[in-house]
Amino acid sequence: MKKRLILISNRLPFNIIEKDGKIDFVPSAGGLVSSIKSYVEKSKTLTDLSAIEPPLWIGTADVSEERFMKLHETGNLYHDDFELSPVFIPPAMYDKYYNGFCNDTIWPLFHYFPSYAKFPDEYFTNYVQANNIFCDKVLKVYKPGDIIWVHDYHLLLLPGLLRKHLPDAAIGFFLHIPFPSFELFRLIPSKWRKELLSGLLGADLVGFHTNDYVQHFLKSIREILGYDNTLRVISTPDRSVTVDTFPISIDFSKFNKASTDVQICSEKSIIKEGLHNVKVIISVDRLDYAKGLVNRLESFEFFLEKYPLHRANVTYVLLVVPSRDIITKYAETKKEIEGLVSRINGKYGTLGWTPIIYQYKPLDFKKLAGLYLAADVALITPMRDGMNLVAKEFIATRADKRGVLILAETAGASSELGEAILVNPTDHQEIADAIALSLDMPIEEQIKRNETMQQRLREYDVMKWAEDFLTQLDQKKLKQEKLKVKIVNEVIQNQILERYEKAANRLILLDYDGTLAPIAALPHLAIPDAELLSLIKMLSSDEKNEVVLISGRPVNVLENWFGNLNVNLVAEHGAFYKKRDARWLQTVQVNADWKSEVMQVLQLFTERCPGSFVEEKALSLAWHYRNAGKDLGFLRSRELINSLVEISSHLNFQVIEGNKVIETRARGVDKGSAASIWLKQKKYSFILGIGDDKTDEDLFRVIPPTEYSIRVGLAQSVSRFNLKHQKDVIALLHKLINSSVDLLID
Ligand code: GDG
Repeated sequence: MKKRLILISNRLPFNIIEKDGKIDFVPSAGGLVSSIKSYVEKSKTLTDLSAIEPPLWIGTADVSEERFMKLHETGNLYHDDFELSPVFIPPAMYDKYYNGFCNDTIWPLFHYFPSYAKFPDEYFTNYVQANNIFCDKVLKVYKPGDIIWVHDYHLLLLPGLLRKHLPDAAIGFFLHIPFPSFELFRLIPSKWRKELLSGLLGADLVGFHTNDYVQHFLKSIREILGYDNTLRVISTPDRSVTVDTFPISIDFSKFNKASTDVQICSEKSIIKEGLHNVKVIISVDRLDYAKGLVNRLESFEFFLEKYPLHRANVTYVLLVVPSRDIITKYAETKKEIEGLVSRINGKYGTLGWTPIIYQYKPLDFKKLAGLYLAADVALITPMRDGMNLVAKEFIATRADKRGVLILAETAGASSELGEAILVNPTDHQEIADAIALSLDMPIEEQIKRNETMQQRLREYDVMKWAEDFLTQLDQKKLKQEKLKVKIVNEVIQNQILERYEKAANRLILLDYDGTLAPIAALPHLAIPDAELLSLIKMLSSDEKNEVVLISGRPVNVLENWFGNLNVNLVAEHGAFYKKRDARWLQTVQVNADWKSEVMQVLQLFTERCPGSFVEEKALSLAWHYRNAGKDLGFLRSRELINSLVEISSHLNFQVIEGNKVIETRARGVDKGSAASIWLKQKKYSFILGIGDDKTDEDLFRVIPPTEYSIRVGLAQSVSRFNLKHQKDVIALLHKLINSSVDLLID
């Protein structure tokens, strides 16, 4: 089957322009566009990707639906690199969705400008509707086997919406802007933030530029949705989602070759000569308060003040690309920039020298590359930036390895470009000193720094970035495929029954709550009923069977319920055990001196969370919150985990999260070690272990891979198989008993 890539971003990567009755596609500027376009251009030359159909790009077009349909009749909606599929969002909705929720709510918040963020209901309502329009479009064109790659903060809900209709599709999501710390993300109204995060978890793979963004996202998922992760794999009740870093890059060779282009070199000379060969500082940014332009200009002013000898010997070329200027904060920023430029030029300029040359318009590629080549210093100081491609492009363009990059430590690119002069974008003094240092930096040092950065950018270019993301998505799907066949279907069940029937001796290890009995509101309500007791009795009365009930329950409860059955018992997650007809023993010698301190913490949380309660056992303590208010219980459970993890570093206990319960137990105790008591005593020809939560994972680990470990529910597990529901366990056990009865009758 041919695989086709479907890219989805808010806008199509082209402006559609009508000329002489024909459609012309003009590539639009912007990080995402330049990266994907280069990737697609290059991928056409690679044999392993040639099997891929031309990618399809879905996004809004910059013409109305009516106009587009007219143009479409005369033009072909196929571009050299992609097939294009436009989405039409009614203008009023687009305004609330794009200028509203995207750029007046998410953008400021995710760039650490919370006071700029607005939260009117209509923004979010329109954001949901616009995401639904995108979803309908994708569903119309989707073919099985297609790979869906959703881009950026405009479409946070889309993966979740698509997942409802396409349960098996490969869906990737990449965020181009920072993911903020939990303290900022939580400022989004509760209902929206849950929807946004659940939307993202509709993807199989979620990518960010840096490790910090990944950590922030994982914390928000843990705190808001309650899903934990193991090595960046989040387990939700029915699927798993991988989260990873993919620092976006540039088409290195395109920029690195620029200095061999005659026209680009002549652009460079025009700039140099026009500025009378003084030293040149440049910056290139979209108009945006997050790009730190105001602070940067103030720092440049401070530099001119502090270093008067540099005056008249240096000019700052400030290129600002028009963007979102109908949004108030953007228009205000533009005004502020223009005010500062004229103030600085008025204050320091002379008849023969203008300190700042300001342009508010885009340049074509050759002019842009010429500017990079003309620069002695690139001054890139965003307050926050997901990555910042301009910094990377500047370094790549300088084949002569000259020029100095001053970069804000708050740009994602700073994690990869450590040889730049890194500055705090709010610190005027530091930036002014960095400018002076750069202007005086010896050539050898410039070359040394740039060589190292170029090497890194050459090795991980935009092509590698996209390939890396798509390969990981592919691998994730393969893993999920494997996980899928883990459900105990009829074939596997027959295999289990056959092995069971043939076995001379069998070990059957069973968890209790959530496995043999459904989870009840209060622990004492989960009493085994007559049917279950008779099932266990029959199972254990077969002399070939060694049945062990391995539970987190205390000794007295298990003794009370099962003491009169011919069955082995393990209590408190493995702390105590009792062999058939023997007495209770402690598995390992551990002490409980941590309990009193932990108990104090648990009692405090019980007081702060009505409905929650503490269950005390000999070597463990459990804080149950299933009867507490849903939101408060959850919130307190997160706080409790944090408090316990902190004190567990100096006390001898571990913290385990179960189903609406936080358990603490002595270190060195687990169900796996307890199961080993039986596993070591004999060679069994059939082993079955069933459990439903995290504490059972230790049990699954000690069961040999050729035997049967089964986790109840669909969470990712080290078990060999999964059963969907607790009642399926009872059905399976009945089948085992009946098969041996059948055998006896035969
Ligand atoms: C978002 C994130 C992240 C700019 N002006 C002109 C021009 N450009 C090109 C640059 C560069 C791109 O646009 C700008 O990319 P940035 O990364 O600097 O910033 P954003 O547009 O804000 O992009 C950002 C990026 O997504 C990728 O994930 O790095 O953090 O905010 O490629 O060269 N190109 C031309 N003329 C211009 O006047 N030809």
